Amino acid sequence: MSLLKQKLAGILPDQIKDIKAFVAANGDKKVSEVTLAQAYGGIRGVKALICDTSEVPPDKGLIIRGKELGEITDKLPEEILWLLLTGELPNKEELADLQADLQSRQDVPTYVWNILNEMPSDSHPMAMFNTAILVMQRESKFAKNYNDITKAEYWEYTLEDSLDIIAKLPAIAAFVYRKRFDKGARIEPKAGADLGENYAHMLGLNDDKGAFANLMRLYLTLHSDHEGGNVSAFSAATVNSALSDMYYSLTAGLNGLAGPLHGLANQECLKWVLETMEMFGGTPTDEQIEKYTWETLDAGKVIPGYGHAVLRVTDPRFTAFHAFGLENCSDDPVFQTVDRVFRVVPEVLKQVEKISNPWPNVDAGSGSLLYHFGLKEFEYYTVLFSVSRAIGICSQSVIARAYGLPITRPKSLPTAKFKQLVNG
Ligand code: HAX
Repeated sequence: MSLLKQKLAGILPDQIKDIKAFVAANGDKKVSEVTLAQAYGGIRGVKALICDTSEVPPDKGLIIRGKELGEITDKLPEEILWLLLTGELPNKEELADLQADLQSRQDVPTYVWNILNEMPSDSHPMAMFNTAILVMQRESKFAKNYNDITKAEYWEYTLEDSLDIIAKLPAIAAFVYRKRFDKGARIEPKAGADLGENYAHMLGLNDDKGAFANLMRLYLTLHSDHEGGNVSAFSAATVNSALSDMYYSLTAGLNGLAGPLHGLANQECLKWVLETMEMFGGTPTDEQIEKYTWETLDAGKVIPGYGHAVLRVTDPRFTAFHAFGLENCSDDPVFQTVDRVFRVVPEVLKQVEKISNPWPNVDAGSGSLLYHFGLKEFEYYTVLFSVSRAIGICSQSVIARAYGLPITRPKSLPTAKFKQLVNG
């Protein structure tokens, strides 16, 4: 048994006992109320979901298992996976064991390459990526064993599927890039490389100094989890609650990530930045950015990379990317434009009364860094986000199955009933 599985098998029983006792003693206590505006407003702010992997206080941003982002930006994605699942960072031996386990699962079935090769050449990279995951559903150990296992064992098979998937995603994602953008033949994984390093290697971009591999490690760490209510995590959790396996659940979540108000914002964001540069013939001045920001808003469009449903401060994930940019590509004109946009856009958005949060989110800056290292096809960026978000979605699903959470089923009402409720 892997050390990760041993560790979980050791800690989960007490956690489950504690939760059962907590709910039994306090099950009738009220934790949230719902207004009509919330019912018609995306259920914003209603506290009715459990997520023990991470939380997002509006005034701080992402905290993973009690650790603020600043404390863990130097950690490998594999360490973050261990942290999300167990609540602790792995020691050296545990990390090596997890890495070896993932490496033993990284071979992708040949039919995946064949199916991707047959997809229309203008398919969106996210459609290709999600197709590849879904087509592997036949490999699910949870689905294969479902009729022979007890509810108490669900988490183990969900963990098995999760590790199988996470191990394969860098190779699949890299293939999608090389195939979709005519970059040449598939590159085999590098023996002994960590997840981020291997992903960078298989994308095939020039990386003499290893800085791009560092960016990939940071990228996979920063996007991994963002509590339970965001579209990708919530969609995946809902599907998983029906005991659909990880292949079905993860693709459900990642299909949500492919929306422009969620993960696709990173492709939209760089597009917007490049548009300003093209319009003004290079890095624009503050005045030019301000003008283009107002033009975008007046055209009824959003400024991608700015605003957030929960956050009310600059996203610490943006801050981490920004710091990486300052260190690695401060003289790059695209990064300089992002830097300048960061100074100008919040001041404009603050003047628009309806906008709750004028500050940058995770998507505002990451594209400029990828662009700097030659990953210029911004339609691909949400795939990178997906490889990372899979780590959080899978972790949340393993824990949900361990807790034995039931099928998700909130209550909906027709507008006429809401009118009756409000008017008596
Ligand atoms: N530009 C223009 N208008 C914006 C805006 C922005 N960046 N952010 C919010 N608004 C508008 C909303 O569209 C909304 O307008 P309407 O009432 O006319 O529909 C109004 O301000 C109130 O919205 P809000 O309460 O501030 O924010 P929401 O919780 O409704 O939405 C969003 C949060 C992230 C969807 C929103 O800020 C947005 O569309 N931002 C741009 C897209 C983006 O960057 N998305 C990525 C978010 C992070 C993420 O999930 N990454 O995956």
